[in-house]
This record gives sequence, structure tokens and C-alpha cells, in this order.
Amino acid sequence: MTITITAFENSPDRGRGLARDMRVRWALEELGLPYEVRLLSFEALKRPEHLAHQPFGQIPSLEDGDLVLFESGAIVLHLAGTHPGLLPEDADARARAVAWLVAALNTVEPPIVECTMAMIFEREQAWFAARQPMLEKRVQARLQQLTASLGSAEWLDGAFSAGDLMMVTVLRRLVSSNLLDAWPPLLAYIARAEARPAYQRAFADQRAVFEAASCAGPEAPA
Ligand code: GTB
Repeated sequence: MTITITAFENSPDRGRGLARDMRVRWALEELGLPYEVRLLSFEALKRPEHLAHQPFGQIPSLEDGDLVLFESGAIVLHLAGTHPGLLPEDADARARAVAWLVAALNTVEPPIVECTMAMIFEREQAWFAARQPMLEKRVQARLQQLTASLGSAEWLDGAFSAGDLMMVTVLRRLVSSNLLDAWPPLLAYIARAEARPAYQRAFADQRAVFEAASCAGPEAPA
């Protein structure tokens, strides 16, 4: 049975591949799995049919046979755990790859999301100028630590894994800021990942959704 995932019908990221369906699309492409995409409006996200699949009314969700799953991390881990290509065979190496995936979601993503959301939504607030340097400092601390861990390696722990896939999708949220400028090894790491054919296919597919929506009607609010 073909896997189905959900994505925005009209993503506020305007086709930049920043919404969290991108990480699932990329994992599916890396694993060579065919899949279908159900596109949802913001209104459809909150309907009972979708809430039965994703309790928070968000994208992405996944249907794989009888399994219905939410949370992009759980979805990528499910795919990587059931098909070869994104997790090492060796048990210890596999555990370390999972650790990098969890670190991406749990240790690196939160300060990046807090900082980038403030830049988008809080710029006009009285507290923005006082608070933003602290948020940026927290992001820079993580980028410094990640740069140290990566060292001169190509990927975080041996071969490219689900851990790298997740980490790169998290770091990409910073590409339109200048916060990565001080970390050329991380810029090179992101570029290496983006050059992968599977990434390119996933990016093109989500971009095509934005282009079709732009031709079809007015832009979604950012
Ligand atoms: N923890 C969940 C997961 O990892 O699956 C989080 C899922 C999530 O945040 N989904 C967002 C969503 O559905 C889309 S990706 N939001 C609708 C809602 O909550 O009502 C987050 C996102 C949105 C837009 C941009 N952007 O414009 O750049 C980037 C990321």
C-alpha cells in the first residue's frame, strides 16, 4: 500500500522547504519509497478527520498501511527503522544516529525556532531589542557546539544518517538570517546535504506545490 503524508496546500514558507513535511519527503526519497501527498488547507488541519491523524492539527502526518503516525521525528524514525538506508546496521552506531536526530529536535531546534519566530513576529514589540541578543546568543552556543562535534567530518557520525537529515532541516531555518555566517563548516555541511539527489527531489516536489498554488490564486498570509 502506498504511503501517504500530509503537507500544506499553501505553505507560509513560500516553497522554501522549511515546513516540516520537507524532512519526511526527504527521508522517503533517501529510502526510495513511493508516496502520495494529501494537501491540506489551514482550515482542514483543524477538522476532525485530520485531528484523528494528528491530534494538534498540524502537518505532517503519515499513513503507512494500518499505521497512522504524527510528529516528524517519529515519522522519520519509523521510515528509517523499517527500510534500509538512513540508520546504520551496527547497534551502537544506530543508537548514536538516533541521538543526533533527537538532539536536532530537542536541543538545537528549540532555540532556533524561538529566535526565528521572534524575528518574524515580535520585531515591533518593545522588548524585542532587549531580548533578541539573548536568543541569538543561545543559537550561537548551539552552532559553536555543533561545529565542534562535526569537526572536519562530512557527516555527524560516519555515513549520512537520519540524524544528519534532521539536523540539516533544523539548521536550514537559519538560512535567511545571518546567524550561520560565522560557521562556514555548518554552511558547507548544509550545502553537502542539499546536493544529495534525494534532497533535490524532495525540495522540487514541495516547491511545485507552492508554484501551483501561486498560479491558482492569491498568496497565503506569511
Ligand atoms: N512537532 C511537530 C512535528 O515535528 O511534526 C510540529 C509540526 C508543526 O509545527 N507543523 C506546522 C503546522 O502544521 C508546520 S511546520 N502548523 C499549523 C498549525 O499549527 O496550525 C512549521 C513551519 C511553518 C512555517 C514555516 N515557514 O513559513 O517558514 C516554517 C515551519
